[in-house]
Amino acid sequence: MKTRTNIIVVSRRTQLGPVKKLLRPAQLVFVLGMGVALLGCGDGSDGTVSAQQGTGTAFVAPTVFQAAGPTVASIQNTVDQYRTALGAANNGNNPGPLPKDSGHREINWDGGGVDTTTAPVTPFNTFLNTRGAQFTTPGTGLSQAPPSGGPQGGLATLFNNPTYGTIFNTFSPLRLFTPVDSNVTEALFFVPGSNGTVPAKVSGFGAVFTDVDLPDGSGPSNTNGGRKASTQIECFGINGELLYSSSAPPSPGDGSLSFIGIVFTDARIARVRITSGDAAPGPNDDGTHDIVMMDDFFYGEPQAIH
Ligand SMILES: [Ca+2]
Ligand SMILES: [Ca+2]
Repeated sequence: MKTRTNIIVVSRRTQLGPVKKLLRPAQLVFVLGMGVALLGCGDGSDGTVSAQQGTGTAFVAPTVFQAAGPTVASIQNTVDQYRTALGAANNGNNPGPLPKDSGHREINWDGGGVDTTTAPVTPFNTFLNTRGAQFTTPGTGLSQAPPSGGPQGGLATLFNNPTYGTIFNTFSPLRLFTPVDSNVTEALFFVPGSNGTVPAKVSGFGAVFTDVDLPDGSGPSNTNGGRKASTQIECFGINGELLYSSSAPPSPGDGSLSFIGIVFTDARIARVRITSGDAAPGPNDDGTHDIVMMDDFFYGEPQAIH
């Protein structure tokens, strides 16, 4: 099997203010589009530029961290650098409000090492009060599960597909996180300790994925085996505007790990939409479907929206 270890840290702190003054909007889109293409920060960014122009404010580029490869070690350094960029301390279950620079929050879905499969539920409020994040899906619900095993059988039983017990790996053992009957997960943020009563915004959001196969570089089309990305993160501001969108880097072979994280210098992300894979889990992961599971989430310390 051809293996690959990519550690890509893309810094995009470009100051675009002076450029904008000199260019008409159409030209500004072109310049930004070039920058995105050269830096390989994924698709959807043209939409980002348009959305931000619509607000009348200057485009603000986040710093983007990406890595993918066959093992935990393939992405570990990049994940650690991203933690530092968010604020190195893990604030755990500490009640807020805490300052933006006090650290960050993480969710590993592991419950301290249990192997149970949780029934799908939406909204998923397990970490709403303790860590200030609420997750929803248009599907049946969201579940935490090991790839296989445990009293409920893990993903292999949840999706009635034994192959799921072998094609996914964890970044943090033992469990992964997934929507059921959908490939979309949305996140909202609240001040920890407010039990969901104080909406909040965060400076950045990142996630680990397992078995991202697309784009596979085999061709230019969106057909099977084509280059269309399967997994992406979209970040929205407090008025619903799209701030940034980027796809998770793939890695060939089963059970690979991928990471993408973005961080702004200020807290401005109020909602995140994650698309994990190009189909809802259930079918085999093959040339027709790129099935993807999620592991660790990372985000900035939630700051109240005033
Ligand atoms: Ca985990
Ligand atoms: Ca896959």
